[in-house]
Amino acid sequence: MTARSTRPVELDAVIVGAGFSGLYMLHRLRALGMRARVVEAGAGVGGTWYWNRYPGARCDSDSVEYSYSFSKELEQEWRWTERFATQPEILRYLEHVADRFDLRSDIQLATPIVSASFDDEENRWVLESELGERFTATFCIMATGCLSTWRIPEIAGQSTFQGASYHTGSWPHEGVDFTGKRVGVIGTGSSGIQSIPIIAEQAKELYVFQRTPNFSVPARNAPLTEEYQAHVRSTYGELRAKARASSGGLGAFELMGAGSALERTAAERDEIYERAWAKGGALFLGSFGDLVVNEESNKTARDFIHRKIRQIVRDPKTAEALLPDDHPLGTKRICVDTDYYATFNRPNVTLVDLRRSPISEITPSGIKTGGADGEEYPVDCIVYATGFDAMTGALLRIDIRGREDRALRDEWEGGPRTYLGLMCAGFPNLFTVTGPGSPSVLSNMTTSIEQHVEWISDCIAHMRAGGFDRIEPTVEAQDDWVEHVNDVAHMTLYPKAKSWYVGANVPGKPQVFMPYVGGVGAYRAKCTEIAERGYTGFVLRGEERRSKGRPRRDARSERASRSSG
Ligand code: NA7
Repeated sequence: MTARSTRPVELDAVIVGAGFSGLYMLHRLRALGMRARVVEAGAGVGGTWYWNRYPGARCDSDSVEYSYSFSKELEQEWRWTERFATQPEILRYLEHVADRFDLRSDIQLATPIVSASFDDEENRWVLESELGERFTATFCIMATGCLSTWRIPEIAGQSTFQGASYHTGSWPHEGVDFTGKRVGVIGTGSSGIQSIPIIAEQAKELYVFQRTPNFSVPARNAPLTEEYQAHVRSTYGELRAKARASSGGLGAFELMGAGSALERTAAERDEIYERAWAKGGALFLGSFGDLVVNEESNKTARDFIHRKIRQIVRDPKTAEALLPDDHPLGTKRICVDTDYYATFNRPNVTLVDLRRSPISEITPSGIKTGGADGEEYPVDCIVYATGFDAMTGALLRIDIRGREDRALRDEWEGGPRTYLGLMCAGFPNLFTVTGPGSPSVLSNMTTSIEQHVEWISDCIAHMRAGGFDRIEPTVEAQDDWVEHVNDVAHMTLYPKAKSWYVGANVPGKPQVFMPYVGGVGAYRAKCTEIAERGYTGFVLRGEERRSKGRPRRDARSERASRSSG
């Protein structure tokens, strides 16, 4: 099949995206005997880990947990080398998975999908790629990722810049050597905080343009010892079972201090924070049980981190500018770093506090700030570490049309509406893996991805066994779920931050808290219960059509009709 061919590729299921979600989805649907294909925009598999190649890119969940659990053999064979795996190592893992499970023959790379519309009469999704190639399938699964639509903010004069510009989420494959260069990094989220210490080691001058300070805790990354790895391998089953039942999808997670931070004396609290800080990683947020629900407790953790920043950063003015103070700890994704704050002690690194003087324009040779402290910073390269149109961006950039030609862009004008983050009313047989309304980005993604992929494939298997050809949530079930997601979010401090969780980083995006904060274990139980009760809240169709004489086209009969035609 060549691009621009007018004859559509006929499938049972089409999966958009070849990251962690898409690869496993393909594996599961093949096991059902379905003809499935993954279409992927990139020139390789890996999704997030294919694109985010910036210096220092790593996962901030422990590598032994940020991995698939579906294959015991894979789990036993693979060796992670560090506590937090680097991007190249995770990409190698995903490439290995694609080879080991022989997935590549059903993955079509370099195929960005631009539209997906539901043909009601035929009960099929029709997807079209940028090159005009078409795919039709009974089921369409969007495995498009939560952080895959990178964005560069519009800044006056941007196009006049004579140097090189990069975005962390779309980094050149050949890498970038900043040796001897004057570099400006805009953005101090996780990508900025991971890359800044490494760029600082290479660059002649580094200017860090910070609009909002973020909380960051030390990673304490280290090589994994053989002894630790052997222990994990021998207890993997237990670790995964705990992860599935946990709140954040991590089996090793333990609260350092049970109960409220306010129940302890200041000395006891600090002792626990010190231990969490020494242990490293985002689980600092688990120092106490109430940090994301009780503002006063949260302030004790904030004050501890403020003290740490003041201790590490020698210049008091720079230290003050780095103190996060506009949101409770954890309500924007907590960053995990290696030497981030200490980097500001280097003579070649300058923090530019954009709250004092915002960027006014980009000139041919630098970045200019306005206001009383405004000046022009001469740079050879600009690194935009400015984030993503998170959670909905990758879905909405595809023109998705359901029944009666309704556009998902219109349906979600006021914010995403889903049932369980898995499906949307009006869009039959369209599934989203880790969609808005599911735990997704608030959890260890691999745990949540596996749960969704397994739920979707079990649902499709149930439909095929029962002769159903269509599933769609009811508007009532969706409305109730959206309300529940919202209610639970408002029981926490999360909505208090202007974060990408609420879409605050994208001008004009509706401000709605998108992920489900109710926890991975509780969410899984809910999804399982719904399936066991015969998919409550969903309407399944099929029997009726068959009894009216329209034959059911299952995978086998579709394959037979294709090969004969
Ligand atoms: P983030 O966390 O969204 O961070 C983006 C950063 O870019 C953040 O500091 C923003 O400041 C800054 N930004 C965005 N637009 C501008 C403009 N116009 N001027 C100055 N600064 C700007 O993205 P990341 O890629 O770092 O991380 C995303 C997730 O990936 C992360 O949470 C991990 O889960 C992995 P702001 O805070 O909006 O003031």
